[in-house]
Amino acid sequence: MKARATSIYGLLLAPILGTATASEFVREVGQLIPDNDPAGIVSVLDVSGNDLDLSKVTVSLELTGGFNGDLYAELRHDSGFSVLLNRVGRTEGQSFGYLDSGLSVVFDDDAPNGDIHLYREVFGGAPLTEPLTGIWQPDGRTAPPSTAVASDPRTASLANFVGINPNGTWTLTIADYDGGGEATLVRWGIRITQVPEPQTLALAAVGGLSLWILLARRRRLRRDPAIQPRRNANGSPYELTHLE
Ligand SMILES: [Ca+2]
Repeated sequence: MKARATSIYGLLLAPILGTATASEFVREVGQLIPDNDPAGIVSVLDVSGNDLDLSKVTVSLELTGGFNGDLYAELRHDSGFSVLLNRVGRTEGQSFGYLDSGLSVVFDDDAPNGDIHLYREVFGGAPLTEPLTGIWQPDGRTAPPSTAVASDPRTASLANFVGINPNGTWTLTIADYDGGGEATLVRWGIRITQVPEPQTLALAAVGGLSLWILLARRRRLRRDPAIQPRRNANGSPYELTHLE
């Protein structure tokens, strides 16, 4: 009985405290991204077993070879859409973008490093000698990859997936938009966090408190032999009274 009660309290407290649950999914790919071909390649990831709407998602991406500034990468699921890379390094005065080769990064809207589009600025502006690593905000620019520059608006963040059901197919499309250099998509993945919504929390808290009071009252009645039901003198239904 005690174990059962503990389990009930646990179920009640989880939604009340807003306990977050996270799950990760990774796709190994190992496929060349055709040079200077806007069709690119498509990789999918099937997600299942999530009971709540998505509250946050981060994306991991590993590429080798080629030129980072040639690449465009976008992620889609249900109504959500985010641009991860859009010709990083391209500005009004630098149409080729960064010629660095390879990256192994995590995309997170809250990354302190900031916008991946201008990642060299974090390292003093010089070309990298190793693949880019670290946690970065997605590029987010929806401008065509053939013209995208740093000053374009960033509207396609990972926040666009918040509130949708994470189950189903997630689709990564990645393409090379300039001649020379050919990159390989090694692997990618997503990390989904789910937290009950405040409205759900409030309802669960009210319902949970009521159930807890009811259970505690019933337990007390069963254990206390001095408590017995007795009919009221005024004819109303039974009330519970201590017998002296
Ligand atoms: Ca290329």
